[in-house]
Amino acid sequence: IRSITQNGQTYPDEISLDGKTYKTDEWTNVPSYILDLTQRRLHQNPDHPIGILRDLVEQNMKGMGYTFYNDFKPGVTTYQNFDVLGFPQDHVGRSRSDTYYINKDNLLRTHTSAHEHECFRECKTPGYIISADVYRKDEIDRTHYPAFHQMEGARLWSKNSGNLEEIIAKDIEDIPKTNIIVEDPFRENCFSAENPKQDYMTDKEVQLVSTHLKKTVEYLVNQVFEAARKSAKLAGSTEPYLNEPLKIRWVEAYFPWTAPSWEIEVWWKGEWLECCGSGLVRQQVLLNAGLGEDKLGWAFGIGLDRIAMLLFGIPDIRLFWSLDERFSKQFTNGHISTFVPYSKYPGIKRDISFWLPKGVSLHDNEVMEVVRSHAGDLTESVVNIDEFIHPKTGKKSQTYRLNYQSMDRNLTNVHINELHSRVEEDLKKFFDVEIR
Ligand code: FA5
Ligand code: MG
Repeated sequence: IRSITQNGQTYPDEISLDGKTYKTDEWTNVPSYILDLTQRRLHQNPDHPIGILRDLVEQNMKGMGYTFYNDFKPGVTTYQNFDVLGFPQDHVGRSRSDTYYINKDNLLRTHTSAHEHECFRECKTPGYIISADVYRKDEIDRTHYPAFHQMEGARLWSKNSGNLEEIIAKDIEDIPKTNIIVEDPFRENCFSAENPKQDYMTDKEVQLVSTHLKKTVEYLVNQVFEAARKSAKLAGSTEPYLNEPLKIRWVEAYFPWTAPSWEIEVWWKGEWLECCGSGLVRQQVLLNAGLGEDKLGWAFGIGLDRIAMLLFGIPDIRLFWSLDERFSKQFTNGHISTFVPYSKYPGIKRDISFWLPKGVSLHDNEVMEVVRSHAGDLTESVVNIDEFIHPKTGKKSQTYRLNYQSMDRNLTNVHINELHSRVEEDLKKFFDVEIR
């Protein structure tokens, strides 16, 4: 089955972004409404929930040897985002259905790890913390949006700077203690055949550096959730979870540029929430950045939006991007307050069903992209509800349920019918589908 990734959209000959001009090519797939989001810089707004959360973490990490970088622009090279981190050529993350390309060699960063290379080169302190907006072609619903925010941390030591084991052990002592309940089957046996260590580090070094990493992330998560409890209690909430200690667990993970690797999940109102990937930085990444063979350390990347949703009681990730004052007026620097919903307008549902040409299948992300290009933030969700192959013709049928909804106004059937027919027209034009 051939999968269509070219959606036939037309793009300008040149794209300008943050003072640079790029020639577009056959890789270009970044729509103008996504380029507009790159100028919002929500993490730099001190009165926006994302900015408030960033600030809270920075306040808590101050004086611990980290440099804070908040100003990296979202346009990076394919080399920075993938190659230098050791992503294999056929990694799914590189595909045009997952990543927004400006052209073949430039893209919108898909993670803050895209800046590890330059930070390892430039940073003068033992560690750094980067905060930034990142972009992925993804499904859209209450917890997924094509733009979100990450905070990346890293910390290095040198094997040549005295008794390394003693130094790291002391650095671990300096991390403030927490009351977190930790589930970590990998604390002592922190590497295995499935999650291997790197040869250039001793077992003891792996043990110490990973303990430092995990305690740092636990401290950070603890500070954030403690602040959330405090504010909920101040607001008069008596929910029982406010008095229970925070529970987290570590699970094994894989990232091309770290080994061994883990993710931390936080237990919150009856669910494990994935919130941060991490690991010990691969030596090749450090060597690529011009660092010596004596260097070793860790990195983590934490998603800010879902945590901010919990902290501020924000029910829908798209609200972060709202320009409505009823949203923005509710938040001020230094305060974790609970979002007070304002009237939500009813949504309008439309189903769309089509036959694809024989042997062809269409990626869900491409359908979402077409819907979003016409309906923008009125797209509440696009869900693949059915697909099957006709036994006689061999053609595939796909059905999607489109939910249109506005955060701040009433939608009319006339308006939605018009948007919806443009979606149908584009699907016909770009993918040669036959609407059923
Ligand atoms: C990464 O992006 C790695 N760069 C993290 C990392 C850094 C690993 C340094 C090792 C060393 P991942 O794709 O899992 O990993 O995303 C990290 C976090 O971002 C997730 O745990 C989640 O909290 C958040 N995240 C990922 N996708 C989305 C999304 N579509 N919407 C909101 N948050 C997301
Ligand atoms: Mg993940």
